[in-house]
Amino acid sequence: MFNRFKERLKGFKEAVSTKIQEKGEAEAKKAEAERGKAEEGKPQSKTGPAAAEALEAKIPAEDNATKTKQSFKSRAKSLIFEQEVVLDEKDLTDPLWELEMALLESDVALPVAETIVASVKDELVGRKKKIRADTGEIVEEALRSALFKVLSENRFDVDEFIAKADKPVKIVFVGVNGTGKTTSIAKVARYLKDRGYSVVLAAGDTFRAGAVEQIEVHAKNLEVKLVKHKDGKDPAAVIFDAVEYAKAHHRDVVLADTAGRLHTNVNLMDQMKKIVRVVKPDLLIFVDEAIAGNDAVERARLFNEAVPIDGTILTKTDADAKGGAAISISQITGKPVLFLGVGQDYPDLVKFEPEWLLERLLGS
Ligand SMILES: Nc1nc2c(ncn2[C@@H]2O[C@H](COP(=O)(O)OP(=O)(O)OP(=O)(O)O)[C@@H](O)[C@H]2O)c(=O)[nH]1
Ligand SMILES: [Mg+2]
Repeated sequence: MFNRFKERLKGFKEAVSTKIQEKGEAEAKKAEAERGKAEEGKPQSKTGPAAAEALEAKIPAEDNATKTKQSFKSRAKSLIFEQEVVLDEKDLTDPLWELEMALLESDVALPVAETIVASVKDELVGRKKKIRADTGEIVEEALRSALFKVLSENRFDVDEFIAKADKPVKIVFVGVNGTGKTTSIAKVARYLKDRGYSVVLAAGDTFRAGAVEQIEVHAKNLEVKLVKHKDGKDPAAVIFDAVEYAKAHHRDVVLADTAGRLHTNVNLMDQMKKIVRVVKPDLLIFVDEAIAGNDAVERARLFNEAVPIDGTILTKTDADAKGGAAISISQITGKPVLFLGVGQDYPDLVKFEPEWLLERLLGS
C-alpha cells in the first residue's frame, strides 16, 4: 500500500537531513574557530573534530582496549552535532520543491500539496533543532504533523451518526461505473449487522444488466432483505419502497445501490437528482476508487457540485501505490471520508481514521 508515495518522499527526507547535517557541521566549525580565537594564548581545551582527534591520540592503548577507534569517532561526532541548528527558508527551498513534486506525482491535488508544503515549512523553519543522529526523525515529525492536519479536517463519526439518527437511516451510494459501489454496500451492510443494526438493501441500479442479480447474491450471503422491482426502471421508486419496507418492519438502515454514471451524462445526473429529491437520504455517499488518483478527486468535486454529497468511500486503497486521492479528496470536497475499501471481501472495509491512514502512508 502506498509504496510509490513512500519511495517518492525519500528524496525530500534525505535532502532535509543532508541540509541539517551540513549546517550542523558548518556551525560546529564556526563555533570552534570562535572559541579558538577567544582562548588564544590560554591552555587549549578544544572541542569539535580537531578535539576529537586530539583526544583520541592521547588515549593510551590499554584504555582503548574496549573501545574501537570507530566507536570513539562516532561518539565524538555525536558530541559535535549536539547543538542547535536553525533552518531558514533558503535552506529549505530545494527540499520543499522536492516535497511538492513528490506530492504532485503521488496525485495529491495541487492546493492540498501546497497546504502540506506550507505546513512542513512552518514546522521546520526558524525552530531550533537539536541535532544528533536523528535528523530523519525531525523531517518525519514535520511530515507527520502536516499530513495529520490535512487528514483530520472534516472528521465525522459514522457510528455515532447512525446511532443517533432517526430510523430507518437512509443511505444512498452514488459514483461512476465500476468503482465499487455495490461491493461497498455489501461491506457496509455487514459492518452494520456486526454492530447490531438491521439492514435493508435497495436494488436501485435499474440500468446495468445483471446489477440486480449481483446485489441479490450479496443480500443472500449476508442474510439481509433486498427490495427490488421486477421490471421497474425507476430507481427512485425502488429506493422509496425499500424505505417504506424498513419503516413497516422497523429496520434500522436502508442501503441503496444506484447505477454507475459519469458526471457528463446529463440524463443519469438528472436521475440522481430525482432520487435525492424523492428519497431525501440521510447520507449521500460518493464512492470512488483510490487508484483513480486525481480523477477520483475531480469526480467527487463534480458530483458534489451537482448534488451535495455527505461523504465519500474510497475503494481499492489496497491496490493504491500513490495515496494522493486518500489525502486530497476530503479537502477538495469539504466532506469527510467515511470508509476505505481495502480488498474484495466483506470484512475489507476500514472506518476512516487519520491515524490509521497516516501509519500506512508513512509507516515502514
Ligand atoms: N481490490 C479491491 N477491489 C475492490 C474493492 N472494492 C470493490 N472492488 C472490486 O471492484 C470491482 C467493481 O465493484 P462493484 O461493486 O461491482 O462496482 P460498482 O461501482 O457497483 O460497479 P457498477 O455497478 O458497474 O457501476 C469488483 O471486482 C470488486 O470486487 C476494494 O476495496 N479493493
Ligand atoms: Mg454496482
